[in-house]
Amino acid sequence: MSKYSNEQLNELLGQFSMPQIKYLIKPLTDGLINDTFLIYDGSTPLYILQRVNHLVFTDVEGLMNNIQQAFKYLEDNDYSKITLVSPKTGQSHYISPTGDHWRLMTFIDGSTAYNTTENTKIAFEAGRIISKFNSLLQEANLDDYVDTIPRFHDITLRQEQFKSALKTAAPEKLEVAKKAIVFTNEILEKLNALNLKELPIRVCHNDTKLNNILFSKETNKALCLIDLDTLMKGYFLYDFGDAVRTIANTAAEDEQDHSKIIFDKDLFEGFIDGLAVNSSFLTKSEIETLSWGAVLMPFLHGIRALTDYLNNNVYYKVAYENQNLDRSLSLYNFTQKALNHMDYMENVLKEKLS
Ligand code: GN1
Ligand code: MG
Repeated sequence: MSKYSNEQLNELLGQFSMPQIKYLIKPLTDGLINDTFLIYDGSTPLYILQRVNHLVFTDVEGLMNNIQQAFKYLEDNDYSKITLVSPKTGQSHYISPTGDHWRLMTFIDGSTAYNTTENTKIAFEAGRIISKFNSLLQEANLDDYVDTIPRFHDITLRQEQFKSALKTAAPEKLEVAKKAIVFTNEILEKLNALNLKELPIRVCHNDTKLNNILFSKETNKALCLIDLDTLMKGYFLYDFGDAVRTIANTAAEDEQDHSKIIFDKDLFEGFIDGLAVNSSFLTKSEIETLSWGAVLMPFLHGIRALTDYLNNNVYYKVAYENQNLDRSLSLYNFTQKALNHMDYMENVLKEKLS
């Protein structure tokens, strides 16, 4: 059940420059941060309406500005265009009397998204569109982009947040999460030795999980990336790692049956073949460290989920009490699998990207 009624949402749509008819509105429940709705005219989805969570994204103005800047570069025959519909006020988004931030975007007809895939063609297409996205943004000026969440993928920050959660967590939770806590400390030690400072800083997506890619329903050709809220400066290995954790693994992010969590080499190689199509912007040192992204990203999401579990689920939306713990355990399982495949990944990357 959505916390907004159809009438409320239709009234909101009245604030935007769009045909004023009565729309059918359906909530999309996959996101963990924002509230998202699909807006239909009859059976055709036309728009996406979103309430941007301004407790997570404190500078919504800056965030919208990032997206508008990036849209100027994301123009290509091989990249589908999404446009923002402005509110009647002419601003980038609408701020309601209750202080909520709403934005409206066009929906790409005939598109779909996948949470996981077993299809190597989809893995290939995901790689192709991610490197297309990143290569188009090579022209962008870094100074034009604000950090929508400062230090979002900074392991030092996530470590600090984890340590302070350990100090305040309920003893039962510390007991239940014992194994995850031990693993966290073990991996932190490894990752703290990793020096990324020499790598080029680029404008990245920073949340390239598979379900943030739109595909043509009919042909499975990748169309574009969605959810540009965390589009900001970063290392390409962040985008690489988020994609690998959701493509080479066919299990859900919160999968409780760990026998389903795998590192699938065919899907991984399909993804890399796709990436190779537009990868000429990558430097030698980036290619050499990419495989660490596949360890870092599932681990970062795992430590964030575990921290939120210890903090009593104040950040992510959860469907049940221990979901954040299940997320971290599943993500940590894949982290270990990625670590076990380091040599393999390095060889494949060298062979296919150099
Ligand atoms: C959050 O809400 P959603 O699904 O777009 C999170 C991402 C995680 C994801 C976990 C701003 O994104 O970092 O990858 O959950 N976004 C933020 O699937 O925290
Ligand atoms: Mg997101």
